[in-house]
Amino acid sequence: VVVVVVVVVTAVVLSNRTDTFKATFIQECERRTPENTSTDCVEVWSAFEQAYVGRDPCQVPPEAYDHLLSVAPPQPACNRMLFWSGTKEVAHQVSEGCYQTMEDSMLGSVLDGMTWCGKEGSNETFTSGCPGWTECENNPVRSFWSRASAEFAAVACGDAVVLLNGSRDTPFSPTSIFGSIEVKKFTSDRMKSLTAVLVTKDNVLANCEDESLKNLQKELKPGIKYICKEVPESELLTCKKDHDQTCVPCW
Ligand code: N1C
Repeated sequence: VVVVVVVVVTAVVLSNRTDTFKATFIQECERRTPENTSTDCVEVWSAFEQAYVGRDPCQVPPEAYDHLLSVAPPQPACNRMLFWSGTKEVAHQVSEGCYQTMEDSMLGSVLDGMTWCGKEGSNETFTSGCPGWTECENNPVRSFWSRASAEFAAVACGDAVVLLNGSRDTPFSPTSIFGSIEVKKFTSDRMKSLTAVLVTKDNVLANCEDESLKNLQKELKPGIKYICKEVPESELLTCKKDHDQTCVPCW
């Protein structure tokens, strides 16, 4: 009897794990998808799950999400694309209602803050006990952001912005997703300029002369104009508050 109870309880817990995550995913997908589009959220879910289910969670490369990105590609918003590295919170505070970050795309908003993985020999989705960001490179979460960010950057157009952290030694980190993937995907036929905004808190550790920013400039294709601005975080937030309706740039 005990064995049966344990088995049943385990089965219920396990299937709930997949069900809750799946239900949230589909619900969010539907909430974010305009009615008149052809996006089928059940199809998006199966394209998503197919990337990692039944696989060793350290052997999910970015390409595993190729199909997902073709089913649900990010839509570019020219002159309103905002990238960030080490500035996630302030980036979303200032972008709200005006700029488009990766998390404003359907997939980005559905998966932001989530953890997921599969297991060999199982058709479940697990939301705990998954490898951490640096535990192994090809983990489902990291590979998703790598692949989706590549796509998001590849469609960037017009004048784009990146918020970098000027309270760090190396605001442009070559190992970050922005430095290792997004910058390399910008194309000069689509993108006119990139404004790097160095956001500083109380401790200013880097300015526009910083060595790491020279590397950022070097990475940009010749046709893309580079602009750098230093702006204290408090100024960004006040400006945003004062111009909330008009979306005038705060840099
Ligand atoms: O490695 P990063 O920053 O340079 O990545 C940020 C960069 C942004 O421009 C986004 O377009 O890459 C994209 N991106 C996300 O949209 C995203 N949402 C949530 C990258 N990572 C994202 N996350 C989580 O933030 C991710 O799980 C990882 O842990 C961080 C990366 O943050 P970072 O080092 O500040």
